Amino acid sequence: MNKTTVRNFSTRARAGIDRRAFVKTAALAGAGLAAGPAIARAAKIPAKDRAAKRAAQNAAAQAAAPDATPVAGFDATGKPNVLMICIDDLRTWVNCLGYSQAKTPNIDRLFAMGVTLTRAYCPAPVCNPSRTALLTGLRPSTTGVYNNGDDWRVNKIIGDAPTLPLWLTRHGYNTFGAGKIYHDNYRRESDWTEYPKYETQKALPSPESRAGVLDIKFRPLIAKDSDMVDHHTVDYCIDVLNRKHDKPFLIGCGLHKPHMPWEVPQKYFDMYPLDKLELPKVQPNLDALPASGKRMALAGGQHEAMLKTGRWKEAVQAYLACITFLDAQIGRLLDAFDKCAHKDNTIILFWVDHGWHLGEQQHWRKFCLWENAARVPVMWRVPGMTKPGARCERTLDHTGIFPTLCDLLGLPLPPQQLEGASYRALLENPGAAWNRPALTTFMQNNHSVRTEKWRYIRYKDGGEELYDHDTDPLEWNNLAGDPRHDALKKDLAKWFPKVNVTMQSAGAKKAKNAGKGANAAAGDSDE
Ligand SMILES: [Ca+2]
Repeated sequence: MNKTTVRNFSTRARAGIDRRAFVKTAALAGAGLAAGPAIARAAKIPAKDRAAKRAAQNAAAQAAAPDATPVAGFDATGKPNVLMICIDDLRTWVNCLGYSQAKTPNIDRLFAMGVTLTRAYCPAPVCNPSRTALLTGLRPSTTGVYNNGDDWRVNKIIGDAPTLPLWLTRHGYNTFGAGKIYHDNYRRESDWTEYPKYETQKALPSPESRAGVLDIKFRPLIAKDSDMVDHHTVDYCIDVLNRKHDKPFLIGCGLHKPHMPWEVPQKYFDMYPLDKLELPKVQPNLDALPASGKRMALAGGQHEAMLKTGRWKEAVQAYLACITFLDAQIGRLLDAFDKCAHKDNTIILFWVDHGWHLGEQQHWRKFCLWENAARVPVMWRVPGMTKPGARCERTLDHTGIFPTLCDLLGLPLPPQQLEGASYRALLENPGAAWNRPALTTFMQNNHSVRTEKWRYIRYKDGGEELYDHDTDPLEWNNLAGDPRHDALKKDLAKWFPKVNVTMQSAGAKKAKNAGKGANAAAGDSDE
């Protein structure tokens, strides 16, 4: 917990528009610019100063942006606003996706407002590559951002490609970010009009001295909700929702739980008594997996340790406690949203960077290509377009988010070649035809393709898995060795990336060389 960071919102919450003006002025000053005509001065920015260059590009693009045109379905006051809720490590353990053990009344309330994507998948089962792919529209196999050690900001392939928030900043939006949106180590505040600074959170006391099993960290806290980082993040977003806005806005609300450490106030643990808790079903043996799949499953050794220590139920309890803590914060945000002046002209998008395993496939954490790590809750609410309570069962991954949002907002596509396609048509008609599978990549050249019926995994060494989700939703029966499926596999393999660029960071190389330890290596910088 000592390492956890928090933004200091307390003083900022009072500053309102004055602060916004200050931040903007400071950004311009930092770029060597005074307030005023930005384009003429942009040429004076030293080319080597990337942040300054970006600030100049933002100013130039804003000055050149055409007048906002309302998108059909919105009121005539201007372009729609966007509230983007970004969640960390939440598998589909929410009521509205069929998991009754979790208490998620507010997430359920939110999802009932729009279209729930029942088959949404992450581009990578790791924080940094998943978020990088979502926010740049470029897959890990294209950029080489495979792991948490790969700093996307200095990635040569990404270069100056604008991120999703930066693209909105350049097209007339005021953009407000808070919490974890990019991977924590690689924030880039200059993409946003306003992004409160971090400061270290003091440690909170705990009644439980045993802080987990191996790297699975969990314990209840003696704390109030208001002591928690996510509470402060929501406070900030509520403050922004309650402001008057002279431009359309994007709010990025990045919440950290249920990411580890699974430490939230005791009351959330008390909601899940251990004697009533149900454990996930675990694949009894891994004989059907290829060697590479088996290594991925067992990397880290957490499941064996859970069984040895007898603390598996406590760990599941702690994860559920964190989900319900998160749910309470979503509830606060929604309450404010319902009362705010922007409700009828604001899109809501809820996404999660990837899922989690709590023992299935004898595996813990993310860092694998099976359903529980790859599938995540996603919801869109687009006023005038989506129907409350609608559900879309098509296979979608996060590379579709950037083009979909451009489509909804009437923005041009960014200069980089986005690898996903807009699925606006599915938001309008969730039952419409869709012929693209979801693609998830873990490290270099290990891929999973998911259609509505099949999951096909192929590892770098040629190991394969094929599962029929109509009959085998737990993915226990690997059909890849059955020659009757050869044509199917060939067809699905067409979706695997043709390019798998080399890993670029020292952290990624460590994981690659470790072979058996991709899990542990990826976790080194898992903040
Ligand atoms: Ca994550």
